[in-house]
Amino acid sequence: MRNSIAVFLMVVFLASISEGAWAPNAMPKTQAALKVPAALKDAITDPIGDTFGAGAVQPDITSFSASFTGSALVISITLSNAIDPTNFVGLVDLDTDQNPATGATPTVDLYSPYTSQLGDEYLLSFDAANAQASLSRTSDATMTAVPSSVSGGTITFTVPASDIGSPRAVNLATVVGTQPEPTDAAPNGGFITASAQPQAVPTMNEWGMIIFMLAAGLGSAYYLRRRKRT
Ligand SMILES: [Ca+2]
Ligand SMILES: [Ca+2]
Repeated sequence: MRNSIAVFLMVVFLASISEGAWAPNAMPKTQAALKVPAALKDAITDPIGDTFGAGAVQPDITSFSASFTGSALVISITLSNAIDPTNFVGLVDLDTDQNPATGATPTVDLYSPYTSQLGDEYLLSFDAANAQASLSRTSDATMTAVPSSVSGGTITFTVPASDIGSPRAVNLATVVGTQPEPTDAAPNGGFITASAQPQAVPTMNEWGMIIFMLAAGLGSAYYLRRRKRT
């Protein structure tokens, strides 16, 4: 029951975004189309000429990356040609608990010939004509606006880490295309992983060590004097 509600919400959500016109990819997900997951790599290059659309214009991904910078997850998608903001849309699947068994069906699996091995806790949907992308929490379809920017062939999204539950790491995949159809995905099977910087462990510098030793020495001298008196 919960699953059917989640699927229904997902369908309603997908119908509400600009890629709603996209038809699911009918190509069978053969073993040949699958590759070893690109896990634990936060940036990958994607082949030129591996598009799967039918139209005259087919945005072709050449690289896909995601990394934590300060308190934000910065996601970049680069195409082989300059982006036409009037006809470039797409989706980024975010698996923030790194568990394919939890979350919603990844859109890469729906709209590309590849299997991402993700379970979406969040879905980023964008239309390059807008300076903001939409981030949806798949459990309850809560929407958040996320800044995006286009420069040449690259579109970049800055997702506040707190908007995706401040995860330690996140697995991602993307599928992009034109308004009528999806044309390319990355990676070609599997996902990339962005890891948050580990919290810096405070270390004692030399002065700190000297002060600590002096304090410890004074403390023990005081203790010994008190013992002598009693
Ligand atoms: Ca490509
Ligand atoms: Ca998941």
